[in-house]
Amino acid sequence: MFDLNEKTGFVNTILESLLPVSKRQGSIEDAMRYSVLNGGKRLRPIMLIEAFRLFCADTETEKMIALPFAAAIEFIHSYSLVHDDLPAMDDDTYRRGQLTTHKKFGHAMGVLTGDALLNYAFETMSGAAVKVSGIRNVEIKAVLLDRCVRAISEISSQTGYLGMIYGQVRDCSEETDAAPDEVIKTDELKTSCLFEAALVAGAILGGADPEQIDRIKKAGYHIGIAFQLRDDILDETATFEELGKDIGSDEKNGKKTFLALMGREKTVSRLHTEMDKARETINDLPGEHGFFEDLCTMISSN
Ligand code: GRG
Repeated sequence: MFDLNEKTGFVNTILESLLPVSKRQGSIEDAMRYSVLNGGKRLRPIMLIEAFRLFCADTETEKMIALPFAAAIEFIHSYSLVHDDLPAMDDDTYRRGQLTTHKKFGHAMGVLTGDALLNYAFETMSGAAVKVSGIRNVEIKAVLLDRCVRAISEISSQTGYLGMIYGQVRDCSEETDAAPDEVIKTDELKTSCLFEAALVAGAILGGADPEQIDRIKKAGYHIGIAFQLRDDILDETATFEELGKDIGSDEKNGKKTFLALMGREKTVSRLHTEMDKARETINDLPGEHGFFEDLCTMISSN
């Protein structure tokens, strides 16, 4: 099994170095740092980097494009959590073991910090592309610029109004008698879209071909659904100390989860089916994919 702490630590150093320096307590930079550097697992950036490494072993290219894009994915993920915790959405008090951003900095700053992180993700990705445009070798420059543009396009659409945001719209307005398939569709948009974006962007940046991109996208879909089902179970069974966030939030907000509709046994069984499908799609990818097999085991085992 891979060492998650080591990989999380690696991503943390990148995030730390790319986030703006805090000018003073309570500033927007302070709130951005608070909301990101607060103990997340960093699964999405880790997945982006590992997907990149399946297709490209060049460490200079990794530093120039894969690492900033990995940080950007975490900025987007962090913004979505900050906004999801707001009073208008889940109205949560704790996230990652500390006060949610709006509880710490006030409601308006909660909104603005999420906005700032979303914008900063795009500043970070386009900043990487600007660096690429300074490469002297015209062929390498053209190839890498093309990959950056396609990765930005993938990330923006998967997290946009037809992707993650639409998932949140559905989540906020789901009928109490929604059918299980409808709930899975919401999970796909709310959760899988960002996993897909991380994997596909990593693969694009590494130089994957269209068939390989399609394959890794499917893996992202199944991993995301399994991850959401696991999150639903943990929301019911885990403790605050284990998760560092409000427990029973789904029930409090009357959320119709797959678990609430289908029960524990069927949810666990569906989770394992999704993981098996993810493993099947991953197996045909090139390179060393032990990381992804371990990730599937990790998600299905607790
Ligand atoms: C656009 C506001 C907005 C939200 C989008 C992401 C999201 C939808 C809502 C956040 C809450 C939620 C239940 C998300 C589903 C995905 C999920 C389980 C997120 C938590 O991810 P982890 O466990 O968190 O990777 P850490 O803290 O480790 O980064």
